[in-house]
Amino acid sequence: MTITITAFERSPDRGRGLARDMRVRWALEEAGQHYEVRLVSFEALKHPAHLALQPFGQIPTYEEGDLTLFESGAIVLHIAERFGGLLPGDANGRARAIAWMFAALNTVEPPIFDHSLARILERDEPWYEHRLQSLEKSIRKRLDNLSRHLGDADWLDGAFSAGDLLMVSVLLRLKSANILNEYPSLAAYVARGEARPAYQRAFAAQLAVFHAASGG
Ligand code: GTB
Repeated sequence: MTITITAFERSPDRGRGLARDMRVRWALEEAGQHYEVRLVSFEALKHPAHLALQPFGQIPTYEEGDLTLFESGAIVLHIAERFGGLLPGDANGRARAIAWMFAALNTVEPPIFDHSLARILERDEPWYEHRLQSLEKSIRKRLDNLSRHLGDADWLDGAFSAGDLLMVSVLLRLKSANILNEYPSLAAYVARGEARPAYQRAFAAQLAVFHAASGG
């Protein structure tokens, strides 16, 4: 069965792997699944054909036979359940891994995403510095707790899971802001995620899109 996902035709991150198709690509690589990618322009995101797949006019989407999904977290969960390998076999471990998926997207990602958006879109606002400091305070609060939980473990709860895949994906966005360096154990955790062969393959695939779009 062919799996098709959508990604930006021209990602504003210039191939840094920060758009949310990256976590879906990574999950598919971890699961050993071949996938096709349909590249979508910003304009086409708002066309009825794409809105039928993603009601908010965003990437990524996921098509597999008669199943169409949106929301990167839901897609990663589906991949984990459908193909195995990204969730523990025991029911309690599985529930905890799913809790970490929610924690990544619901507790850790919001201030990190708002921070990166502010750095791009709000630089000229008179309240920019104040907003940045307030978001950084929220981020550090989350990272303090996360690094305490992680301790010197490799992954959040036993073996690498979809919870780690999403958490690393979320934390990666902090690299350019230099906040991650304040937390050596989290920086090492992210580096462990990035070192996984499945991550490397996914990263190379999205980078190839950037190179193709810029003609080189
Ligand atoms: N909750 C949804 C999910 O997880 O799937 C959110 C999806 C989403 O935000 N998609 C963004 C999108 O399609 C791309 S990933 N935006 C277009 C629009 O809303 O019109 C967010 C993103 C965009 C750009 C960068 N970047 O340049 O670094 C990083 C991440």
